[in-house]
Amino acid sequence: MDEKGLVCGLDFDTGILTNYTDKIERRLKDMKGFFLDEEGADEEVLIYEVFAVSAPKEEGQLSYATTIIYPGKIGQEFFMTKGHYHRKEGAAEVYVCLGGKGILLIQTKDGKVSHIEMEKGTVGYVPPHHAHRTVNVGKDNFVFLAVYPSDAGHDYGEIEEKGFSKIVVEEDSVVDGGVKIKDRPKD
Ligand code: S6P
Ligand code: ZN
Repeated sequence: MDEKGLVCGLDFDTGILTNYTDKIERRLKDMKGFFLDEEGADEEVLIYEVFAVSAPKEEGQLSYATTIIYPGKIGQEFFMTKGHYHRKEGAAEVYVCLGGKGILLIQTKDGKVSHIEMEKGTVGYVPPHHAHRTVNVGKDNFVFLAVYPSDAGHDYGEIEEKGFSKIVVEEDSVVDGGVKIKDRPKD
């Protein structure tokens, strides 16, 4: 980011934003309970990274971030983000896929899930009041840019407790690349 916060570079190959202001690394150990079957998985494995250019958390300001989700699975579930509602529930968001193959899950407050298949050039819209999670269902890094109100915030609590109503898994029996979106089993 330049000194006035007006310009930043984006490496389209890696997804890294030059001069990012915040970086998050999420390993399995940072996501306890988000995957259904962690048994035997390496808790140090790097699931995803986020590079954010954060403007002041004021009404009217926009921030943006790239997320790089690495390929892999924990149990049958593909590597994915934690997923969240925005703390400011009326805040929407735009996702632009820069590379790889992913699924954007979008869930209403009462648990109805829609999904968008993301590949390079797909633009997805997350409406206000919806939880959102991204999943890498490909063999390469899944990379996307998100643009959101700076004061949107993250509310992970409900997802941490209940998950999404749908999970994204690999099943050998499925013809189309083995990717299946199915109901989350009841505890
Ligand atoms: C922020 C936006 C993304 C995510 C990022 C990681 O509103 O939706 O930048 O923060 O993809 O996901 P999560 O669920 O761990 O914050
Ligand atoms: Zn968000």
